[in-house]
Amino acid sequence: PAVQLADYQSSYIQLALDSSILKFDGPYTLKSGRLSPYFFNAGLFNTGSKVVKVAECYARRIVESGVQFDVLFGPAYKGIPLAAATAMALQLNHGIDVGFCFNRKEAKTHGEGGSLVGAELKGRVLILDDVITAGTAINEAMDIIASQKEAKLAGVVIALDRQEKSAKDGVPGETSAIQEVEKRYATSVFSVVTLDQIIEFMQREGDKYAEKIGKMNEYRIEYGTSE
Ligand code: OMP
Repeated sequence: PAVQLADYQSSYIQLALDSSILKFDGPYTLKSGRLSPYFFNAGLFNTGSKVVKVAECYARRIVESGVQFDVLFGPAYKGIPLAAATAMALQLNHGIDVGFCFNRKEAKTHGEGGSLVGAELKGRVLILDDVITAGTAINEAMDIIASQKEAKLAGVVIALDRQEKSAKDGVPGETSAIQEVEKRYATSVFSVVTLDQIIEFMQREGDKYAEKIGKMNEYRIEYGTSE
């Protein structure tokens, strides 16, 4: 089936390419040990104008998904500005006012103490994160929610689904990482864009990205899923 691209997704990918958030001068060693020809660095959404656009893409995706939730949770560190900015975009552009919460990497022993900052982590919690590859990093955020008696997972929203296989003891499994996460936590993962959509966007630019697309497709033979 043809890959669909909404306007907000196209402009998101365009911004990622223009700002070198999406880079191709690898190979990059990923968290999973995989050697990838491309890398998506969400830390480079680092100006006011960029964060405004990114936050609105998350907000759009959240509203579109119809997911019901009470509070946003942004895992440290990259999730912290994301949670604040998305809460702001939900309020400004969609009239949805929700709390946001994030964790410290080091628990504080003085002052208010604890490792959570912001709104109380209770009710239905929507996790905001950047990228899922093999599905390992997200477990940490899941553990934090599981440790809160009054919190219940509502879903996960990420910027990019790399559409890769899960990892089992360091080797690629047969199922998709996203499906594994969804099954393990009985939840839904929503992504602003998928790798299919990025490639579709690049293909629409004619020959400009032909070589890069070739490398991405080669990589997908080993680690990709059709999901
Ligand atoms: P997994 O734990 O394999 O799902 O990897 C996801 C994490 O890898 C993300 O939270 C990022 O920190 C990082 N990552 C990126 O930021 N961008 C990429 O394109 C790829 C990765 C990665 O290392 O797989």
